[in-house]
Amino acid sequence: MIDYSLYLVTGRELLPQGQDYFDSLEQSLQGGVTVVQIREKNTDTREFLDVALRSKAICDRYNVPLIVNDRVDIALAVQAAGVHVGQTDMPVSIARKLLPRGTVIGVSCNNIQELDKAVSDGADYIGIGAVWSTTTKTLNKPVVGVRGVGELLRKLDGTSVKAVGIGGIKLKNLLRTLHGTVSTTNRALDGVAVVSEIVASTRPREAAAKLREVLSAFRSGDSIFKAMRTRSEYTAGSVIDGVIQIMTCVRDHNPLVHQITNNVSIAQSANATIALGASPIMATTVQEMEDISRINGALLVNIGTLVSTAYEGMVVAGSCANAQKKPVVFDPVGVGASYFRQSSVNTLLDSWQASVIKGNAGELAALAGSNEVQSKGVDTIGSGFEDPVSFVRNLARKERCVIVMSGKIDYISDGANVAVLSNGHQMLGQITGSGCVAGSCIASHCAGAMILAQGEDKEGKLVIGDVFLGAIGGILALTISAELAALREDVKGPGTFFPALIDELFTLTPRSIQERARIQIQ
Ligand code: 3NM
Ligand code: MG
Repeated sequence: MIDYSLYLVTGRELLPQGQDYFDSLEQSLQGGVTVVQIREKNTDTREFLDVALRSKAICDRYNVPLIVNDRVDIALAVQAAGVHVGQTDMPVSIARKLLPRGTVIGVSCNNIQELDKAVSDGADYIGIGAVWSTTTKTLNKPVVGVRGVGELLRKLDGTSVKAVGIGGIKLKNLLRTLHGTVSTTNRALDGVAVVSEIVASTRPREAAAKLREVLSAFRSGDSIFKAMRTRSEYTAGSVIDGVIQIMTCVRDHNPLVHQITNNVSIAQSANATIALGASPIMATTVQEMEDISRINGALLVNIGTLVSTAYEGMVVAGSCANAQKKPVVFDPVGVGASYFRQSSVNTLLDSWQASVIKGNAGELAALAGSNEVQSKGVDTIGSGFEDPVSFVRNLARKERCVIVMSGKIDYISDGANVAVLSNGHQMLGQITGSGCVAGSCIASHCAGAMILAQGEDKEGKLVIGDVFLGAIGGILALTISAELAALREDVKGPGTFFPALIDELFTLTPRSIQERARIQIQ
């Protein structure tokens, strides 16, 4: 049995100047590479054979299996553990006939058709790529993207075929890659294949060891809810207790909440954030994203009025927040309204892992590729999904994050539990930006949740803090404050409602949450 977890593919042309190939290989084995593929693209047979033989001798000393790319004859000559073939190489059936029994055959797959064929041809493992874009190999097929890998993996359910991801996998995106590629059926990658991250390093031993650390910290059996929160069971009562704890923590610690939002609701969002006790920073410039990610408590990305400078900031800010394990709240405003928004949302979600995605039924339908609910601009048409509980649960599993579907009733899921919240007031629909403000409230509470969880084990986790509770807390804070604002005598319409709402957010007490929260856990 081959351990596919850290799969090194060689690339002699990428070695740093002065670095000896065999020395680099040996160091990477010492660092913890579990399987090696010899990949030579422009090498004469004699030299290929020579490299493969010497590599095999080194791998043997570390008890690590060796796989040969493309060349069945070389694999035979060096008694390799396997061969790896691409779509235009030797067919699996013929390679199988030529090779001794027990030789492993791997196939590169880019899409469902190629995967189905590889499985029916009897491949032992598949390499899914490219997961990210890469310059190591000229790609002639579309990048699969982290979110696309899960859909391929799902097709392996019920088979014993193993799978590794390949293409652009780096230490900095490894945890995100592992987390984001898990299928809705909880099938994870068996390993990751890398070239440049190890081969181009001047310290291949350390490079491999660091990758190994992340690989072993990530528990591949982790479902999204286990990876994103600490508690396993919730009741309405325990959720309210948790929310109050978070709310108090926000007021006590005033976390910085970084928000890249639209120019319609910047002031409203910033005011709501301050009213909750958090501290907004509305920075959009790429150059400062990394610095801010170190000090912020959470990031909110809202695409309401998507302009190119803010968009570049969004791409970078999300990756920096992931690297710092900070919650990322994503509001794909009006995603169904234009092709531009749709493709921007896809790029953003492929660049980083959102912790919470919030939208109305129309937006989430567009995101999920469902035509059950339509939208007009940023608004939902009609009454929503027939089975909203299943919809949010499934989308949470697919996107590997908490989903908040806002509406008259709000549905929030972590992929297992669904919280059904029925607080709110129709006046919220009569002011602009209330959805955006909801995003700010969620981000503020996620920041509080992160601070509360600071002492906890963060190894293998992509985000610190219970973002499920953070999302529920944000929605409850806004909807209960709206109810209280609407009750006030001085509120006569939308114009007086908004300032009253800010006041109610500012004075919101745990007691109001306890008394007014209408929550059901399913
Ligand atoms: N195969 P790096 S991508 C060899 O998509 C190879 O099938 C790919 O190199 C595929 O880790 C790739 O340096 C190169 O990005 C991967
Ligand atoms: Mg090939």
